[in-house]
Amino acid sequence: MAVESLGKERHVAEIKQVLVPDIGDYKGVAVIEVMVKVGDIINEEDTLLTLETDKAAMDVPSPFAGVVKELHVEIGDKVSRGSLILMMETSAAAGPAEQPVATPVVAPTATAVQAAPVITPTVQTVASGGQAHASPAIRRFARELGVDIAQIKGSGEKGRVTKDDVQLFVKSALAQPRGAVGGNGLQVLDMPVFDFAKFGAIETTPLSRIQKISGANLHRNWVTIPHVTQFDEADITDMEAFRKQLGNEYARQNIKITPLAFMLKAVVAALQKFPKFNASLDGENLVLKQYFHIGVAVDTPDGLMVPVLRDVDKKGIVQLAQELADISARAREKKITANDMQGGCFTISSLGGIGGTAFTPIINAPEVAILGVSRSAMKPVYQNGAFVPRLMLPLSVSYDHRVIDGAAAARFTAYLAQVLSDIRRLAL
Ligand code: CAO
Repeated sequence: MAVESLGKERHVAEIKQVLVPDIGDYKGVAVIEVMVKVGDIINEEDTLLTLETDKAAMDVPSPFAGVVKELHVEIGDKVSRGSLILMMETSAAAGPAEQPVATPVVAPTATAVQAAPVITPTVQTVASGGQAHASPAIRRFARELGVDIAQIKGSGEKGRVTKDDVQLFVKSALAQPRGAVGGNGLQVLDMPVFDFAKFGAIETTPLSRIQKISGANLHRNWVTIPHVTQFDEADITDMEAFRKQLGNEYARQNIKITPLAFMLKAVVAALQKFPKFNASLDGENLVLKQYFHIGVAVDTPDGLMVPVLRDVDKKGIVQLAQELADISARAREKKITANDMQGGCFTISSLGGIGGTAFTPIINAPEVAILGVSRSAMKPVYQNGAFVPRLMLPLSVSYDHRVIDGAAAARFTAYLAQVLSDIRRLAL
């Protein structure tokens, strides 16, 4: 037990257990929200968890004020009275009235549907009834932010509105151009409900968690950013010859060198020459980044993920090829962390291994541009009075027209093509 002296008063720091209180006759109740994390400073009565039985959702408030030291539950766990929720460090005045080290929280007996001083139950609402499906804590959180929860589309289980959904809703409302907030926003018809089974056999499968999250982000980016896509072609005949030579040298070490490693370097060269592409909008300011972290779209069985390769300017082709293989394998094995996907400056979406001649990638906000790469093909190119066969790589650069104008985008894309056509420029 640590004893601290705060001014003249003596305070005792204690580690206390916080347990699930009396929740009536329920056992194995599902945890549907966890409102705290390790390190959080919480006040007495702050909501720690929301539990859900088949009849009601109920908040579990904190019996003490303190700092969360260990968290022992996560969403989806099943808990009963007495299950350990977390360990909390509390600070109490020293003296005879000290709390015992482990203090179970016992609420007055209450069934989930009765009002109780410690547990706040609420009758569960369902999304299909026109009302949002959300726990009391989330409703309170939305209320505090002045958000009408009925407007939020839930991404949680059974369409439940989560804390992230509320935060995302507020962020996207704030990101709207000013004029759009006062009723001038997108006004479109609701999508009608279709009964597909009327027309033939169907099978319904739920969207994966990644699809739900990336879908919501892509939708926001598509609707809120004025996209334009610039197309060009790079002559990668020489680059491919060099890549094959390098590939043979490193094959023995099991390192696969794909065109993407070269594209990462070429993109950085173009970002260095055109700094507005390595930027983000922050209200009425443009934030120009002096680091070069590049996101790479990876197709996984559960949906699209965009892990970020850091400091690409400081790494060589071989190291980038290794990191690319490692991060895409981890993405496909679901071993990627939130940190691996943060801090990107610009994204490359390469569909070249699959096919295609061009596409219009959606900008990965808060970035302002993205490169789409399609499949290279041999084409007749007119050079010095004759057609010669050259390997041409299609490039599609989508950019945020609020930040980048068309001429700059054409110059950026042409420069990118030039660098890929003559990779000696990467050494400049
Ligand atoms: N033109 C022709 N061939 C290409 C090419 C291109 N532009 N890009 C890659 N290739 C070749 C590679 O050289 C490799 O050939 P070999 O097997 O003969 O050596 C083959 O295609 C497969 O490459 P790869 O996909 O294993 O490796 P990569 O480095 O090109 O890409 C990754 C890695 C993770 C980006 C890729 O696997 C992937 O997931 N792409 C999909 C991204 C996506 O879904 N984007 C859409 C986002 S918007 O919905």
